[in-house]
Amino acid sequence: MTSTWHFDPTPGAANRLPETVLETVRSAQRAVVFGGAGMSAESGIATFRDAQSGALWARFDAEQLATPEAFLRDPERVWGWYEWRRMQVLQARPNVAHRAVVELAQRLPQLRVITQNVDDLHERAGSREVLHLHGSLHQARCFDCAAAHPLDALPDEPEGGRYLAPPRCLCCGGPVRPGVVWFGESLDPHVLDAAFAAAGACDLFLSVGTSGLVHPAAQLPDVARQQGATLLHVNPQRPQGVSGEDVCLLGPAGQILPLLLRQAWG
Ligand code: BV8
Ligand code: ZN
Repeated sequence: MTSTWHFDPTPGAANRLPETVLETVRSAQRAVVFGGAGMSAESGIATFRDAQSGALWARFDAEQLATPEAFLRDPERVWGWYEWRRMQVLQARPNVAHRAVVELAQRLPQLRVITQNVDDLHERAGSREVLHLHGSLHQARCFDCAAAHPLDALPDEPEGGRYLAPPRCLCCGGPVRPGVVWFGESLDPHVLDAAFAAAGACDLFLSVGTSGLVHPAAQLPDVARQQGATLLHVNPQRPQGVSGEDVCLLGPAGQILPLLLRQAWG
């Protein structure tokens, strides 16, 4: 039977987490943090399914833009969207949740961080060896020959970004694309294998800020649960795929992760 705990935003609220949760976190030997766009929400980065407010792309569904077909059909719109997102990330800072993951790794040395995000905020907070299932905004490569392409520092963008012609590959002249995994594209098999191995060996699987909709990433919680791990889900809303003895900690990651650390280790 899954259980649910609600964060109380009332100033001064005790927000005492269940002792079973604190003991599970304290005693974890092989923990995994599995993050989604909600991990970066409190850095001001729009989550993947929130409307891209105020942007040229507000009227487009992100999933329609995050495909190779969209890039081939309209490279300027897609490249402009990614450069706008990259600029947002460059201007953002890691938030309390990213820093809490760094502190958790100091408490739980075997901790593995697996992210669906394409920003570098975990790394800028101090996390090491982050597994990026869906690639990175901060890498680019040729659409045709896959040669890596250097990304320049962005000029200040007008509010909402603009369409931009993608650069041309320095090796073959092909169009440069973002270094992310688009819908319909396979994930890097090495990264995916490492993520499944970590989920298959963990005793604590801490899912933070993901709707649990995107595959194959969405299978990782099931892999962890099936081999006996305890699953905690940190999210203001109950995500997809919660089952069994999972515990939902409903609230923002920037509030709940520091609570976990403070109450588990004083
Ligand atoms: C593939 C990079 C093989 C680009 C992304 C099986 C079943 C169903 C569908 C499929 C399936 N297998 C494959 C598919 C198709 C597809 C898929 O999963 N479709 C779904 C959506 C229906 N998958 C693929 O295509 C994958 N490839 O399977 O290859 C293959 C090969 C050839 C042909 C066919 C198959 C590739 C998937 C990768 C797509 N790329 N990103 C980019 O970023 O532009 S995914 C994208 O979604 C982002 O990376 C994002 O991280 C990710 C997941 O979303 P979330 O992170 O969960 O974000 P979301 O906005 O949804 O939710 C945010 C959550 O945060 C919410 O729950 C919210 O409540 C919470 N939140 C908000 N604020 C806070 C918070 N939480 C905590 N604190 C807060 N403050
Ligand atoms: Zn090329």
